[in-house]
Amino acid sequence: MEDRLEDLVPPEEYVVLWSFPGRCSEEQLSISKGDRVIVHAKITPEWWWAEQRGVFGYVPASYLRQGTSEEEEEEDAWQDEEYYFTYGALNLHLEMLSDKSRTETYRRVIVNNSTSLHRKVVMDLGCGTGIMSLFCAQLAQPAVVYAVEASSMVEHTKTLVKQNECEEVITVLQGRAEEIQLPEQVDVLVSEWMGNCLLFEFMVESVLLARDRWLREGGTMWPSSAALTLVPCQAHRYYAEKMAFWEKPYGLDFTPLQPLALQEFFSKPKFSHLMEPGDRLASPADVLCLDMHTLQVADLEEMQGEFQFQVEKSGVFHGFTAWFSVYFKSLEEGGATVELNTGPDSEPTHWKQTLFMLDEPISVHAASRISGTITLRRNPVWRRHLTVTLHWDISCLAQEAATCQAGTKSFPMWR
Ligand code: GJV
Repeated sequence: MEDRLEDLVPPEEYVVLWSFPGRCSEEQLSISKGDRVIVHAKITPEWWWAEQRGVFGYVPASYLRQGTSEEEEEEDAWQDEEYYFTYGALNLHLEMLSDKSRTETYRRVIVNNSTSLHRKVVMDLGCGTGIMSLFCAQLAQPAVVYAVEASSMVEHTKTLVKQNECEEVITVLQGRAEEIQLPEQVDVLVSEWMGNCLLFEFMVESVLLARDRWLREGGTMWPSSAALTLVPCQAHRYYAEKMAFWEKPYGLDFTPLQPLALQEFFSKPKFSHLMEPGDRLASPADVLCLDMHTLQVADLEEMQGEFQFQVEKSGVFHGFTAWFSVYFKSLEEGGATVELNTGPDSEPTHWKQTLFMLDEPISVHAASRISGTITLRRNPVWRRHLTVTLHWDISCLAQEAATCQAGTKSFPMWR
């Protein structure tokens, strides 16, 4: 320590984000998630000298976060304040309402089930401007619709309900679905909770908690199930724009910037990707299927799916594209299921698709096989975020000697 005085910082309290056993050396401090430590010196960007109850040792800097009170931590983990703040403005609601494919699908579900909805009790979780509740009230005759909304948009929702003369049927409730009280159980729980790559935002957790509290035995969830679909793909345009660009801009060699580009553009997934039909290397396959009636909150911590793609044409394997579908079962036995598909063969939605770029493109031949797994791991601290890990094995049987190539890459979304 004596020779590292220049690294000393005024002692500051930090909170431990992940447990660190500190077993690799005696100089390391063993700390547990949620502990508080005092940082005395930032020896390197990665390793800091810290103290816990009089014991000193090194801890990885990335495991620490500047300390705050317990409640603030709770708030931060969900980033609820920021989350609901963004839904207090019109911008996101306009985006969702302008998405015809999304909004019309929900309307179709209500139209198709209008007879069965007669006298039913409905909860619309995260009603936003109240569009689904208004569809319900206008196109069917439910006994009541409880429209639940946590953001400040709820003030306007009440106005819209009155303006459209639906206040007899729709009861707007302000608050989080986890906390509100309803006077009764509901027959149908409708919500539009899907985020990028299906799970991002983890609003689905609120839906499951509300289901367990308020859906009556045998009640119906809309959507009733959800699937995540994956396909190995080319992404020539995106690769050229962000990576090949540095090869010869204005006749100069800028390739030393490519590692930076890799970090900046390809380490996180690209939301808002529109995959072109010619970019797929194989037939898409469902890798996850969620049953909204049986799914448990604990299941959300880690989900794993498997895939085995038969490459259908030779090309460049740049990455994987993912999207989701949700299904709305009919309230009537044998009635038609309605599907909302956000894939490249359907009408585009505001979710578009999600692109996961490999670090390096790989040439693949027709008849190769790309098999592997996808794991969606919920961030233990930032509860609306997750990490997607893709593992792939490419086996090329057509080559003289069968070749094999494997890789793994993890993509934080967003932290
Ligand atoms: N309780 C009440 N309202 C909520 C909740 C909750 N737990 N979670 C989200 N909302 N498809 N990814 C509201 C949020 O304020 C917004 O108006 C709407 O639900 C989000 C729906 C679209 N987001 C999504």
